[in-house]
Amino acid sequence: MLSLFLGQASSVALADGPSGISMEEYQSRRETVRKEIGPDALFVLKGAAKREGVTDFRQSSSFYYLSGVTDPGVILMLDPGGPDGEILFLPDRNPRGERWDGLRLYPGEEAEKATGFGKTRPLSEYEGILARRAARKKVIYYDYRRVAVKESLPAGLDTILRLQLRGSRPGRDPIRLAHSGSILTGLRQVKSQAEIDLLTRAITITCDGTREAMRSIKPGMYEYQIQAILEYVYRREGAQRTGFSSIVGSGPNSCVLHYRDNTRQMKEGDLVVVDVGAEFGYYTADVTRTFPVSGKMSPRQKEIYEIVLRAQKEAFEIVRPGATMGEVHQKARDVIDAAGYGKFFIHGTSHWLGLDVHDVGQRRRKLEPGMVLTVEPGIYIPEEEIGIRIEDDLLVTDEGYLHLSAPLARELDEIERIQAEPGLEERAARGGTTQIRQVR
Ligand SMILES: [Mn+2]
Repeated sequence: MLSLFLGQASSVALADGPSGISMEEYQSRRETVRKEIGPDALFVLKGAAKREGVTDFRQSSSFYYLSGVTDPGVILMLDPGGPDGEILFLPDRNPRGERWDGLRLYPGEEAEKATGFGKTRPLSEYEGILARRAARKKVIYYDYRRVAVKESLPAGLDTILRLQLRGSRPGRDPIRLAHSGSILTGLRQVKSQAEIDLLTRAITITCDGTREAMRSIKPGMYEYQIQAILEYVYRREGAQRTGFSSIVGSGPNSCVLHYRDNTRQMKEGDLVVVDVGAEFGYYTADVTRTFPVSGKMSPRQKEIYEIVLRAQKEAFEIVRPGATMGEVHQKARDVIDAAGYGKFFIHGTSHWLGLDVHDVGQRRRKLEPGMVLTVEPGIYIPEEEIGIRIEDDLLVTDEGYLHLSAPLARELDEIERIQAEPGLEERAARGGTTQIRQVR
């Protein structure tokens, strides 16, 4: 079995979880792209390249979205008017390479069966096929933003540019280049049920991790020790990796929005901002809680916390089909402004969530059922070492929203109760249960 195809492998390895995305769903996504671009266009997307010395390869999110294929260095072509509709370009079989990297997909029937692509061809044929097919098209969709940040042109782009610049088609309009993201952004913005299942799983695992951190934290611990507990929980519960670098910011670091060093020793009286997300089946959570290292907040910390929580709750109520992210932000801003802390709220309230933590999507597009966004107001007062952010993940539904990260407490009295429970290491030392999932 070609186990590198995660869409299939995950349904085997993770029998108790969602079965991942079906082959049919990947096929229907490609069909949607073909319909949207029409027969005059060609769509080309290159997967992420293998990086030397980096063992944890992750496919690019858009390539994964259209294929489920997790092999490095592969290319897909969608050709709506063409004889086959789609081609997946794969490297030739390399028995020596297999000794290092294990089995990969190779051109042929086996890969077509495993991936659901109508046709596979060797990568060596890509340039020739691209040149022939592009010559008949008016538009080529390509990820040229990725090209701009790479030192060398990826395979095929020079062919496209040559066709354009040489005016190889006298009497006809030049081929127009369009960004592949102009099609994919809109599609990725609305999640299917299978995607929502994976996101829910990632979020549930993340909630379990932060709850364990709440129980385990103590003055004297280092931020990285809390990070270790969080990430232990993620892997133990089947998450493949974190969706982004875990942020554990205590004391003055609670006011640093993207703090990632996690090196400080925490002390009595500190707040800690834990902004984290497990990745499950390529989908990532993004949940933030702020809690006291000692288990009890000071009256002043409580006062600020309650303002942020109120802003978040009121912003939730804006989330429904037809509303915009801007309106959600405005509500949170209004509450914090009214409380007199407007100048300490220094970032936006929401972003899209999915295959990427800051997922693609148009900010101005009205909310629709199936979209997933974060709601994360914050107040940061560096001179008092009070940084408070509360972040939750919401799924837009027909009626309003579903609070996907609801399993993790936000109310201070509930957080206090969790913090009073014995932590992971304490339970292990006692020889008691290290059961992580909350018993409800
Ligand atoms: Mn976020």
